[in-house]
Amino acid sequence: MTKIVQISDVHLGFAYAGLAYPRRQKQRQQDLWQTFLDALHYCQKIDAKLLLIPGDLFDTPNPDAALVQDVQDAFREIAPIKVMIATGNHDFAYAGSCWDDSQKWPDNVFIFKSAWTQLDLPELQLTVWGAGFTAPYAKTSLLQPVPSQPNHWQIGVLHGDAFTPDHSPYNPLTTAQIAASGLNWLALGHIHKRIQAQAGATAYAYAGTPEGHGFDEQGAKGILVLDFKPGQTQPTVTFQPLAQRQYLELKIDLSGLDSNRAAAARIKTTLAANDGPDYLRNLYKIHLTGALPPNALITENGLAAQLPVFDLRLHNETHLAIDYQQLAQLDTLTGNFTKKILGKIEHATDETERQHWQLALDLGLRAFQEDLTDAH
Ligand SMILES: [Mn+2]
Repeated sequence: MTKIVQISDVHLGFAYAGLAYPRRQKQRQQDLWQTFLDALHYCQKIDAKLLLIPGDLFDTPNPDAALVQDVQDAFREIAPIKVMIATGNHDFAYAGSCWDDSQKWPDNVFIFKSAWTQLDLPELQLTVWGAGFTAPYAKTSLLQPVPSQPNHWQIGVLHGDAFTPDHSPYNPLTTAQIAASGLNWLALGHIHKRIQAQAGATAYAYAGTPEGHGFDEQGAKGILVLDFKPGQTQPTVTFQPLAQRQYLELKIDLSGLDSNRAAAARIKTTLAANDGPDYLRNLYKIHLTGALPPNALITENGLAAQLPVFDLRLHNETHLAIDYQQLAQLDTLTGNFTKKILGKIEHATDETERQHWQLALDLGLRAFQEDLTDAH
């Protein structure tokens, strides 16, 4: 039984700009480094023989020299586990890059940084094949067919696009090419989502990024553990979650609630039910929906103050529980205003415009109401 770990698209050095709470930026950078170290420790814990890294280990082709040194030291510390890296479109190899032989990479690290080549590991009854990006783009496929050998696993490590190969400039890989590769397993990087598939006799997978970088990378993230058993041509694959925090997006209906306290309580209950007692550590994008009583006093700032989650974006999509059609019948300032805006809503050309006018209607009606009730 040979255990192999696959991790990709870590993007070490990623800045995590663009958080709703910018003061959390440093913590997210620490999270990313911690997840990388956790993956290395996990390899030791399960006695993995190889760590496959199919690209975008670094976020840029010229990472900070101190970061490169720390990564080299971290790999050295997990020897004799062999680390097999293929360079990606973000961290492509070039003369003088961090991947150069002169850059003190430890002996247990092997880097695929140009054309398709191989490293034989007869003691493990396997060969690892790979190629690397040497520029931000690789417009033709870097994958080459390999000879099949009985009782010997052929494993590929590659950064590339196996899902939109028709026009992709990122090492396009068609299903037919993968099927004809002769590989037992192809470890892929580039797509940050976990995907596993089969082409002919070749099984392949993207582990996805182990730690999300934004709201386009939601949910549980981690690494793949591949278990190659004697006599079997393909590994058993297990997903191991590792991310420190998750990006999550959801809708919460606040219908009938009229205060920040009540709304915050409903949100907390929902998040705890969905994501467990540890939900405060996550990053949330919450769409607030439903019909609020006309006298509701719910504000985004007030609500955020009562929801101490790690990062929070609130999208207010609520509306007031008012019979607009009835109101529009009245020949009053409020009635005429309502009638006019309802017309705009009816003729809106898209959902964004519709929401825009709905918000204008609710804000307007609230302003009229406050005018009436405020005694000056
Ligand atoms: Mn990537």
